Amino acid sequence: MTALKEKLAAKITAVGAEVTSLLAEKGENKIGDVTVAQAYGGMRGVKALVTETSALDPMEGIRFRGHTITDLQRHLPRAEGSRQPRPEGLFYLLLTGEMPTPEDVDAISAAWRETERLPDHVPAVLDSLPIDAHPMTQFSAGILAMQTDSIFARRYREGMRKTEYWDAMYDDVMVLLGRLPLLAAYIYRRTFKNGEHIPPAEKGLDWGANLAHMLGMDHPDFKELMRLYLVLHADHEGGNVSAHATHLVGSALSDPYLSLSAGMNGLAGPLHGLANQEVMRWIVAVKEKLGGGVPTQDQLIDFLWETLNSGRVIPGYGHGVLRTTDPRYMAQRRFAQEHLPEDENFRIADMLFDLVPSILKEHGKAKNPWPNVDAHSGCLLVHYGLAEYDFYTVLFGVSRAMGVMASLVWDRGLLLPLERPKSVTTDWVRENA
Ligand code: HAX
Repeated sequence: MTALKEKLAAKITAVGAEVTSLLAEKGENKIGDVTVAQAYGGMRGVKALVTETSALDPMEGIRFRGHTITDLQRHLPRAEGSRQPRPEGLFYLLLTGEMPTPEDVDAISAAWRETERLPDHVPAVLDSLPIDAHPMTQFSAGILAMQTDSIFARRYREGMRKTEYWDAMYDDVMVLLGRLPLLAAYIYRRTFKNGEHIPPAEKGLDWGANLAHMLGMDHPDFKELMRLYLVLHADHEGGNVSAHATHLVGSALSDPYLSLSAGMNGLAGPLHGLANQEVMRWIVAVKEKLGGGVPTQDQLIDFLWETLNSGRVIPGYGHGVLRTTDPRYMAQRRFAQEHLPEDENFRIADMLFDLVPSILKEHGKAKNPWPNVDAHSGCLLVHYGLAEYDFYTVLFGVSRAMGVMASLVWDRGLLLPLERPKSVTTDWVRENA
């Protein structure tokens, strides 16, 4: 058993015991009520899930195991010469609740890089898809194709005990996370670079930098961006579509491959992770319409109203929980101010930051007029040459996998049961609510 697994075993036992006593003591206490509006309204604000890895405050933003993004940037170990945290360290934190040492992070890096090989049939599955299949379709299909290797599925068939579920989950998760950058890079190079693939870098290069390398993006600042990007997108508590879908499917004892693929299908929706590509598409459309360059404020205002008046949303703005500017947006903005202050798309993103909130307020619908994480990432990626914006959500998916996979290990560790809420009909609401 690895040191990390041993630590996890002790923590799962301790938290499991606490949950048992909490249930005995408080099992019948209410933590919220559900209104008819919430039942029809996407369950917004209903407290009905327990997720250990992160928590989202509407006004403060995300905390990963209690730590803000700034904390992570200060305290998570970094790669040599880097000023950004290593994403592998965040995975350690999400999984254990403890800030890792550099050695802890090295151990995860080494374990992931050890598994870095796609089974032979996975490229074949991907290559059988049309070249214009959306990268997220390919990503989800690639994850599903790897399910043939699931240790959890095999051990379940062999009759493993419930108390061993988390152990098999963990083994799968460590393989899966090691392979995801390879899968993402394969999809990118297949779809946009004539299938000219780049093998992983020499061992020792961290997860984010190795992903950058396999994409064909060796600029040191892009490697920094990847580290930041993979940290920022990793987790956003349990109720968002990708996390909730992964958790829900996992509750049927579906293995991590089946569960993550389901989560990624949710991430691929334009109201969720696909918004990052939609933001860049929107900016490019504005520039094309106006003949290129940075538009004037008035031109942007006209285009924003045109979008709203045609019944579409302004991508990258609004949120189901947040009621302020997303700190993940601000972290990316700080990166842009430092590394690419004169970049044309950054200047447009910044103009939008000034303009959109007041327009959305005037429009009067969105409860949160402020930018979310997806409003910023595209302009950073384009700056370094990753201009194929249909690919952006795959990068989001590689990162999000760390959060939802850490949660899935905990779900099985705490023996959470099949998720099966009660639904009602409109007739029932009319007669009983
Ligand atoms: N532009 C225009 N209208 C918006 C809007 C936006 N950016 N954000 C919300 N609204 C509208 C909604 O469409 C809704 O209109 P209807 O009453 O006509 O249905 C109304 O305002 C109320 O919505 P809300 O309660 O403020 O927002 P929701 O919790 O229902 O939805 C969304 C949250 C993020 C889906 C929404 O703000 C949106 O569509 N934003 C644009 C897409 C986007 O950026 N998505 C990424 C979100 C972050 C994320 O998950 N990243 O992965």
